[in-house]
Amino acid sequence: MMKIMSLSLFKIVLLSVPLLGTGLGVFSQQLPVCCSEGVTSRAMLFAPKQGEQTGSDTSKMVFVKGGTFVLGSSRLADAQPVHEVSISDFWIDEHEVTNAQFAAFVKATGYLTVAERELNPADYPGVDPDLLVPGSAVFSPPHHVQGLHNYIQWWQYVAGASWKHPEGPGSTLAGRENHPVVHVAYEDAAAYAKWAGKRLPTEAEWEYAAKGGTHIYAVYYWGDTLKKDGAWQANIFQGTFPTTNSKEDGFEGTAPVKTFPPNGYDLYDMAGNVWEWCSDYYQPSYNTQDRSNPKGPSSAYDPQEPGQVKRVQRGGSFLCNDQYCERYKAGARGKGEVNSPTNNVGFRCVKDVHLE
Ligand SMILES: [Ca+2]
Ligand SMILES: [Ca+2]
Repeated sequence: MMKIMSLSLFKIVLLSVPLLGTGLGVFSQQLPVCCSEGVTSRAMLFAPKQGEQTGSDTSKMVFVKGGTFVLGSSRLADAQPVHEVSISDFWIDEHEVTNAQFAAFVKATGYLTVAERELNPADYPGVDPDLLVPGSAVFSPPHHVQGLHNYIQWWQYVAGASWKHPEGPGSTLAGRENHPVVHVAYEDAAAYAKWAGKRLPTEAEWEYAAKGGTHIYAVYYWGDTLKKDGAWQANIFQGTFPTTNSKEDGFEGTAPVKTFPPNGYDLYDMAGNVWEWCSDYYQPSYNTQDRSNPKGPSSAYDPQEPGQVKRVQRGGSFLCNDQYCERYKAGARGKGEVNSPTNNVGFRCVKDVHLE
C-alpha cells in the first residue's frame, strides 16, 4: 500500500536536508571554510556520475533580442521595487521541458533525481525511519479545508512519487510524454540543463521573455483581461480552491506543452501549467543595484522560512487562481526550497548567444 506522510513531516524531512548538503555549491557558501572540502553531498553520494555526459534535447529555442525592460510588479509585495533592467540576447526553450525530454536525459546519463534518492534516518532525528522513503509532494485536494492559510491541508508527501510516477506508485507517464516533467528539484533541473548544453534562466531573463516585448504593465503576460474571446490563455485552476477544480480550461493537472496560446515571443506556458525554476536565490525584494543582466542575490532569505535555501520559481502552475495564488500574473515571483520537488514544478532552459 502506498505510504503517505503529511507535508508537516515532509517539511521536517526537507528542513533537515540543507544541513546535509555541505558539498553543494549552494550550501558551501554558508558553511565554515573547514567544511568546504571533503564533505560530500547527497548529489555526489547518490548520482556520482551525473553531469559527466553531455547531450542535447529536442526543444525548439526562440531567440530573444536583448533590451531594456521594466522588471517587477507593483501589485505584488515581493516583486518590487519595480525597476528598469537591461538584458543581453539569449535563446530560450519555447516550452517547458517535457517528460519525453527528461526521459532521454535519464536514459543517457542514469541520472537519479532528488525525489528518487534514499534518505538516511540518521539525518532525520525524531522521524519514524519507516517514513523516510524516497518520494515527493503531491497535490491532494481534501473534501474540506479550514481556510487557505495552511497549505499542509492539500499537500501530501507520497512515497514513490517521482517524475516517472507523478501521483506515486501505479501512476505512469503513459499519455503524458508531452506534458512538462514535474517532481524535479533545483539540482535536477540544473543537471538536465548542463547535460543539454544549456542553463537555467535568471528570473530577469525569464520575465523579459515572458513579457514578450509587450504589455509591460499589463496584469497578465497576454494583456489585461483573463480570457481572450472567451478562451483561457493558460492552464490554471478554476473552481473552488483546493477542493473543487471545475477544469474550465480543460485540465485538472498538467496540460501538454503548447496547448495554450503563445506569448509575444512565441513562448508557451510562461503563465501556468508548471512553475519553472530560475537560477536566482530568492529574497523578498529586488536589489536594484545591478541593472545589467542581474543574477540575483548571493544567498537566499525567505522571512516565512528563514534558514531554508530557496530559489526563484516563475509563472505559476495549474494550481493558481485569484482565490489563492495569483502568481501566474505578470511580474509575479514564486520560491521553492531547492530540495523540495512537487508535482507542479518543472523548468525550461536558456542558452547564451556567445555559446552558439
Ligand atoms: Ca487547469
Ligand atoms: Ca509554466
